Amino acid sequence: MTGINYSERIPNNVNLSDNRRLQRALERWQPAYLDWWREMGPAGLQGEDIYLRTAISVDTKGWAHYGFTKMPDYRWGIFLQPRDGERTIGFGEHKGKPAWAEVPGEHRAALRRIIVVQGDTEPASVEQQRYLGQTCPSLYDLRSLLQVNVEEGRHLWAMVYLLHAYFGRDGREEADMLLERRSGDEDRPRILGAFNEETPNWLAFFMFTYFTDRDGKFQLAALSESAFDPLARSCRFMLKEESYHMYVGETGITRIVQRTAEVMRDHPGADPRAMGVVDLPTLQRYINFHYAVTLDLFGAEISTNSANNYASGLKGRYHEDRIGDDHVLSESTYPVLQPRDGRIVSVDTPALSALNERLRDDFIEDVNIGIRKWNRVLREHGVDLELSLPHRGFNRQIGLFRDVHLTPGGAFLSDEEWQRRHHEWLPSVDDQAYVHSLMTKATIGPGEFASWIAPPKRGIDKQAVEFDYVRFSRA
Ligand code: BYC
Repeated sequence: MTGINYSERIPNNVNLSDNRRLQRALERWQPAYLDWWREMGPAGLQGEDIYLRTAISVDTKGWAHYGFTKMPDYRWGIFLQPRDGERTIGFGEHKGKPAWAEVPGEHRAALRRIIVVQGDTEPASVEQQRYLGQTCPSLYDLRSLLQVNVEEGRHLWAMVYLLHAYFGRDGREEADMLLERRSGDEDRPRILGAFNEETPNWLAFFMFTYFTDRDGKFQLAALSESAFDPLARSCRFMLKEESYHMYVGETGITRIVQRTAEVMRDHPGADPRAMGVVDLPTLQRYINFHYAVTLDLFGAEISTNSANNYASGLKGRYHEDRIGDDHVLSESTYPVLQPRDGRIVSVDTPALSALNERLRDDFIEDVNIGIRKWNRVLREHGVDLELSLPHRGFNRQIGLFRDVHLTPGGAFLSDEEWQRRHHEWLPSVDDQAYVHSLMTKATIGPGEFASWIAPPKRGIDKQAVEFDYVRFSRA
């Protein structure tokens, strides 16, 4: 295909039209991206008009522009946060030197790896959520799902731009491979564990956007400190979009908890499942599962990769500039919880090696805010039960807790006890079947909501909750 002006076709603030080679390389990648989107993006909804927010520029006016769009026409663009004077490196061995506009040869492989891992998560999540539109609880929620999906697509563009612009031929090959791996595929899986799990229903979707998108928040925040300035500026802009994804998760779970609490208040003693809502033990098991899978995404507690990435300036800490230490960390220690002889002990560990754990701690603090909110909803409805986070060592596949079994309360279990009891704490086949039975069809009537979720407090972009956020061409 010739004649497409990608500087217009791909909205960007990176002067794409000044760099013909890069423009041509992205020109070759774009049709493959659209093929992938049609094959793996939201099923059966490509021809509908969706009330989407599109980023058409990075300033406050342009980054949240609303209108009806068919998803394949969404203007996936390349946006970097504008330069804020001359940035200097905030941590590690190069602290105080100017940030890099190009990739230093010695850090090329490590940086490419980080960008590929980040990029791989974005299409993976779209693949995981592909069929959810068919069982949406309302038009409002359907729009939220599709908004999240197109933005994950844009985040893939953000990483692909970096690969094409700064990593030459191997960057282009990696960009192609980002469209070839598939979530859950035995032969070509996505790179990180959580992105090969299924998102089979809307409860899992809200859990995913609450917990797993929040890993995105913390990883992007750490990368937005990077000495490699184009990566830092890409991630800063991505963080704006990521916050909406977490909002979808947090409010989605809040609305489910609210609906359940209303039913428990109005029908004391009745079985919530008989009343068509998600019972609290099932909600708790979903929390347990998604929390543990997401904790794994932070990597091993003690990691030389993370130490090297920090020392060389590739990946910082959450809010690096708000931390009052030397930002080099060669002398300091950080407490890391670890299992030892049937007990859990705190071990002071060289801080550089413990950076994954530190980021995980920041995440845990943030996640607790939602738990407190959901418990407040329960209390307000007079429900005398609480949701909670399981122990950080519960059901882990990565890191120091991988080889032990703990209850959500943190008690050690033998292999045999774990086999016998883990269904008490993780979604069982019966739970999945029940949740599935609630979500067998799409609820798309104007202002209609499925039985298991309360309507949101407000609509999107000052529209009413009942607004037709999705207009079906066959309606
Ligand atoms: N599954 O020393 P370690 C998002 C690998 S989410 C499978 O601990 P490191 C989003 C690891 O890759 C944010 N493998 O590693 C959310 C390493 O392999 P190599 C995504 C795992 O590097 C929702 C080996 O084990 N962004 O944006 O310290 C929707 C040794 O481990 C896992 C990033 O993650 C796992 N869970 O830490 C859409 C940022 N954990 O390299 C989007 C970029 C570890 O030896 N990534 N391994 O072959 C990183 O910074 C790091 O790669 C990690 C791992 C934090 C993931």
